[in-house]
Amino acid sequence: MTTLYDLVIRNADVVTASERFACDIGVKDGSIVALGRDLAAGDREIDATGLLALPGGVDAHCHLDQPLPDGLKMADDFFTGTRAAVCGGTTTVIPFAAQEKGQSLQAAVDDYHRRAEGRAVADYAFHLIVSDPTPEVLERELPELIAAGYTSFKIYMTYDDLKLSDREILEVMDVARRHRALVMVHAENSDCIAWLTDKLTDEGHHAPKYHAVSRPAVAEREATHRAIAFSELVDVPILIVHVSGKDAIEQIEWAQRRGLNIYAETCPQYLYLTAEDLGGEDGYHGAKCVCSPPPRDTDSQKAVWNALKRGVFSVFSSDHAPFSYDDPQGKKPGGEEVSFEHIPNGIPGLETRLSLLFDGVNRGKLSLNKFVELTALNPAKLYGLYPRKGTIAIGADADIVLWDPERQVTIRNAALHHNVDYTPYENRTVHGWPMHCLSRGELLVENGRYLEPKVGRGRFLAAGKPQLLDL
Ligand code: DUC
Ligand code: ZN
Ligand code: ZN
Repeated sequence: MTTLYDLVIRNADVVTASERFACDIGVKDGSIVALGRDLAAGDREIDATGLLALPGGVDAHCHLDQPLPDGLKMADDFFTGTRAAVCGGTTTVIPFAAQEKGQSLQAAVDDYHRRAEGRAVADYAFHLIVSDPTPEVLERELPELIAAGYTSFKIYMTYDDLKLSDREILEVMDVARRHRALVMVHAENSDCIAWLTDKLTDEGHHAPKYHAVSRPAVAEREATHRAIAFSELVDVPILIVHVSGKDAIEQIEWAQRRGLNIYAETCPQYLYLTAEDLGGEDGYHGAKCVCSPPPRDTDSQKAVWNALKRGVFSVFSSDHAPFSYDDPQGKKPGGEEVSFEHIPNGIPGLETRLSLLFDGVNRGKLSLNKFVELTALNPAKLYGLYPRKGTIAIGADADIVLWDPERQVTIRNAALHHNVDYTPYENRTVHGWPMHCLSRGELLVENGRYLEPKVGRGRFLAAGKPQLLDL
């Protein structure tokens, strides 16, 4: 006799972005097909008594196996990165296919598919990074790629090999407006950073802490304001990524109050780290917390928590950019302790993103529904993956994470599943932990233990058009 369900999750305390209800969850062929009381027996059953059933997280900003200049290499590829993701309760990732200057976008996308296929264990979509918006890219490649399921692209206002001029930013935004794509903006003023960096190094300042001095909040604030102005001029929604603190938040709220379609993302490092974590005059350990924009101060941490609660941010992502510390291809390029401006930017965070935010739920910083909205529903909607991803509903993929809201875990790198030799959150205790993780109905993590599913089981998701949110 065939059963109705491949799997039934019994006694689930289901939380979505808007509801909380008790039921059994019936899964067939990887999808949720029933939510109800006393469902018929499934081929397999999981008892979720005492656990919360949340939609699998969608991490809409992470870097995996992204090609880098000679001598540098990311520590995580699609296998180790997505293994870490699922162990942390994230079942969908959206990393970046980055165009090098002179390269076609299609070549970047093809190369990135080769890196992901046969390696990912979680499902994945791609954002593009547009670094060379030639007429060919603007008029042909971008529209074709948007139609093919790459509906979001990141642009940079800093970094010599990536940054666009103001004119180029306007041109890219205009393509997004005409083809209904979403532009993600890295907002830091390049010339301010270059000027400060030269001054600091001329004065003999090289320690990691000067990374934060060279990229002050005002440089982020100015670029954030400029990006907002461009979005208003072109009349296109944009999303400001990795917002670090109160100066940029003020600009974003100002724009949102004016009715502009400005979305924003923040990340765990801006809740838990400050510039102090980049160390003092001596020592190099602060390189472990070098990321851009840099972490700020405790006032900014408070402003970020507060803005999460108030709805200023739509998305909470990791910005996982994995470089090992004791690694000549990582934080010590060529095996050297280098001057701050040569330390690769980025920190790991795919596996710890959700538990660090969940800890805030337990401390009354935000509601459980808001947690789901920020970590699953909104990223799925904004990046065209909803309703397949981002919620627990009939017809959605059975990407479900069973959380123990009371479990206390002290984060230790030795217990994480990425391929990075440190975590910036070593020894931090969080309250609430993802115990079981299912992707399309397949149990990948059980009681915190990675079950070694088939490497490469993760599927590419062609993204639909962004679904904008009511701000
Ligand atoms: N921007 C990112 O989005 N990630 C890592 C470093 C950076 O500058
Ligand atoms: Zn960035
Ligand atoms: Zn990033």
